[in-house]
Amino acid sequence: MKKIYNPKPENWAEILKRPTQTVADIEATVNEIFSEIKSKGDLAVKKYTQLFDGISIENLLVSKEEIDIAEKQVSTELKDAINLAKTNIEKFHSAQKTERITIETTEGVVCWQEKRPIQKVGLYIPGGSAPLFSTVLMLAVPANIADCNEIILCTPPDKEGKINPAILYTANLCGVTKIFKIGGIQAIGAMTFGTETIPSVYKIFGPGNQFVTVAKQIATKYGVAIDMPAGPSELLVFADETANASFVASDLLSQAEHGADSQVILVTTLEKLLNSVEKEIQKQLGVLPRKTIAEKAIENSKLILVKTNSEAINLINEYAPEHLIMVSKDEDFFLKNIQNAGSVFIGNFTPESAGDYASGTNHTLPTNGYAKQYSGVNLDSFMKSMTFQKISEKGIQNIGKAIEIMAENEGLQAHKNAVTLRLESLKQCQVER
Ligand code: HSO
Ligand code: ZN
Repeated sequence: MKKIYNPKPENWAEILKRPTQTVADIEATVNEIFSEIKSKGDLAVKKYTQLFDGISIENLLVSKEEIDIAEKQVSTELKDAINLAKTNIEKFHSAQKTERITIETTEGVVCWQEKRPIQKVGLYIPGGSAPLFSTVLMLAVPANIADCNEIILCTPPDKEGKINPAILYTANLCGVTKIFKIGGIQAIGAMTFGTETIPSVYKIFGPGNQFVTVAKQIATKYGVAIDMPAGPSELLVFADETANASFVASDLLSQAEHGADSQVILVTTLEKLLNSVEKEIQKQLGVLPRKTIAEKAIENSKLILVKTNSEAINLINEYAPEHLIMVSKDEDFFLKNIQNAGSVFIGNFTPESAGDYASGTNHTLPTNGYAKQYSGVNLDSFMKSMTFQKISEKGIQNIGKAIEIMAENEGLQAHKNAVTLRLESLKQCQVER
């Protein structure tokens, strides 16, 4: 843990720098696999599943029987927990529905905006040491509320060709239409181009390792949309004398255990908190099953002392954390001035874990400073806005002249004609009447 005392604003950028990731060589691999999937479909997908996941898979599509077996394997206790989380996520995301917006901009000119679901979406759930069935909830629940027709899910199989039962159970519960045993670059490629078994989709969601992240970015070159550019998990905690040091330490560790590359930062105005949080971290770290992972992330973590709340908020806005936990006696100041953060957790009793699992907000959030320009996943991520307009005779008479002049000045005569013809037809009618 690096303790930094009263850094000067000109040094913030350096202190807050995230480690850069090397993508150059990954890109070449992605391009190669993509072109093979494009030409050979399932055959290529199976080849790479054998190569990267070490398993030969006959049926990429998860069967009804496999889902039934998974359902029996998940304990009632876990099912109940998943259901509570699902209900809250449903409530929060359903409330994000918006009505049609209609406005008559000029008399006779009616414009409206309506949302429509993205018809085909693909959800990616990573394999690895933590089976993120909570991410299935975060993606499939809003996809369902948005009314997407086809919601497919790809997740890598383990060495026995199986998928974690909680992932299967949750996917089935949340209305995923098809689940495929496929991960990594090959999964993103398959959802981009489509194969004999795996349909192509219009937008791909979900976290993943560096390979998946680069593959998602390359998928956009083929016209597929993605939720956001992803990076390692991040948490910044701001705490003052009202904070509980052991709670703060537990929050920092909760993000640190995601991966050795997780970024955790404490910002405080209270010097003695640096030491008490550090002590608490050491105490709690010892007993964590994922100690080795968390330890690595903690090694790179930073404990920063600043002089004032306004210095703190400037630094936080500069860093733009994925998650911000804020425990301050001056809550309102922070709430008013926070500009860049994926999701904000307020007060001693609001751990980030709550948002990760069950409070109702989404945990798919912008990392790597992208909170400056990206939103986390929400209902709108699964929809697009469409605009409509209907102009009456009166309406075209009201705005026609302006359109003609603008078109003329852009040198676009055909545009002008489209209006002129109509205006003239109306004059004609008036004469005939
Ligand atoms: N904190 C992660 C999400 C997650 N946590 C899933 C636990 N399970 C997103 O940054
Ligand atoms: Zn988490």
